[in-house]
Amino acid sequence: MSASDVQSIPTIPFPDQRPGTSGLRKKTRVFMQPHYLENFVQAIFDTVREEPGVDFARETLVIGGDGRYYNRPAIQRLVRLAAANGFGRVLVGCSGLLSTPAMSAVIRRHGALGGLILSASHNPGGLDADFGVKYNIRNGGPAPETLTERIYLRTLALTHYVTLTHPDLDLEHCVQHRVGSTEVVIFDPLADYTALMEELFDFEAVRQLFRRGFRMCFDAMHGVTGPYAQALLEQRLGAPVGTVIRGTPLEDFGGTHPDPNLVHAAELVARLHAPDAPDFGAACDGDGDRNLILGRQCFVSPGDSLAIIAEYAPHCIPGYRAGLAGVARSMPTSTAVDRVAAARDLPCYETPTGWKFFGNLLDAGLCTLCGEESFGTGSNHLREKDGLWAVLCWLSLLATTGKSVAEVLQTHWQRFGRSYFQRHDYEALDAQAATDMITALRDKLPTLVDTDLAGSRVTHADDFSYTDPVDGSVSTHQGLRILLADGSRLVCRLSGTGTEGATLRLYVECYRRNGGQDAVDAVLAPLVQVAVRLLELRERCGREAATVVT
Ligand code: VG1
Ligand code: CO
Repeated sequence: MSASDVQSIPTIPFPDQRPGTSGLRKKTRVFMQPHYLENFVQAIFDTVREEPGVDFARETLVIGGDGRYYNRPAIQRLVRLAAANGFGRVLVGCSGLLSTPAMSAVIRRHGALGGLILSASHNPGGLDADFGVKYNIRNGGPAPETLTERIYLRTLALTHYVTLTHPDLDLEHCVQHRVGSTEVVIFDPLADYTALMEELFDFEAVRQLFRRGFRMCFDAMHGVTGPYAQALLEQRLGAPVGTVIRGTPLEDFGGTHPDPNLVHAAELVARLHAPDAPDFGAACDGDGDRNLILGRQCFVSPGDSLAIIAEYAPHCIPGYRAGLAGVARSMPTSTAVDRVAAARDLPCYETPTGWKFFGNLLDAGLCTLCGEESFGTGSNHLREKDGLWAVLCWLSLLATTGKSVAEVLQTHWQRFGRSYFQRHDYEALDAQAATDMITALRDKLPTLVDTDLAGSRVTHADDFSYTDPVDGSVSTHQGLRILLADGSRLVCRLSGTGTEGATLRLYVECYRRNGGQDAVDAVLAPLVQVAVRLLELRERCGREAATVVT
């Protein structure tokens, strides 16, 4: 490529390119404005290029997305941008597809510098819905906060980006191209990920489970996991064809919200409650990093799922036979896993919301498993949460124990007690009113300590702050929490992934020692009432009821 092929395009900064909990998420039309995508990604390149020892000409960049609207055109533009910025090699998932966990696997297995994931994850897709870009670093995980802050500062100072003239590439075939002096490889997005799963799990044990007539339904929600699930479950593990439903990635996810929870995966939930229900149900979100686990007539809360995987993994999954170094969960996630860790004498870490906080712990070998209440579970096999991995964990433990999902839950609750848990989301609140509401409660926290609340006593109330045990970085304002003497907890924070107004997340947890047979709503209602009152939710935001309860 001669230098003259590279064009330097003058631009002006967009003031709103600060990444949130997981990358930069905006309305699709915002991303489609001239220069918007290029500005953000040029800022990423400029920031990463400054790191010691980085020479783009010797580096590989991985690009892929969840298949949502604007995925392909965005990839074409980013390939030209990456080539003009001088990357030696760019790997692009065939058809523009790559799940978030597969991205993490590809970066790690190919020694790439990093990767760009085009996804707004569980947010809906389409011209009038959401789009997003996440940058993952060399360890395969999301860029840590220190890096995303530097990227944001760079977006504010940007005056130019570089690109070049080149026709759109054929993304539909696994071939190699040359764009400028960059080698662009269109690769099979399934290969590395499925190979990794085969290294971790005993596929033969799961095959025998299906051979014994075990029935499963997997809902890919028209996100990126469909092809992965078909390859793994139906082709490799012998589940009957048709086990995977909604398996074709669609630009608008079939008009639904690709969020695997009790509300948005209602069709799957109904199937698991039908008289002829399969033994096991599961779903993943748009970009494949979240998981929903269901049994016949039962739902496994994500906090319980993490605890149960921690309990069984060393016995049921070859990849964890050596035992666990420790476990980690985000602060709002239920404390169920803490009790498994205590019983096993394992360290248990509590991090802020967002997978980026697990990266250092995993890299340093301090923990093996991690999870979030938002249907995210994962391990040291990658640096992202991993939906299908969680499904394979459950299949493995069901195959080894011969128990049903309900029996596994019962046994767990009998041994450890049960953390009743719910998250109540109040979406599209007025942003200023929501911020003021959180500030007001924060100011009130010190006065709550030692007062009576929801039939117990407040032992601790603070605005959660986290000091990373590996690099010492401090993250403040990570959520308000009120801890009660009986083990109950109230947590609230504002979402960092929404694209419209503000979303309040209210998390309630109540611990009971007695076997876990009570009705979740009834157990948690008093805590929800207290939270709504403390927040003055009705008065300040005019809301009576949550938008989504999971
Ligand atoms: C939400 C979840 C958080 C998760 C994040 C990204 O963030 O609460 O646990 O890590 O989404 O998940 P927030 O700030 O909106 O609460 V994914 O699957 O959307 O990338
Ligand atoms: Co996701």
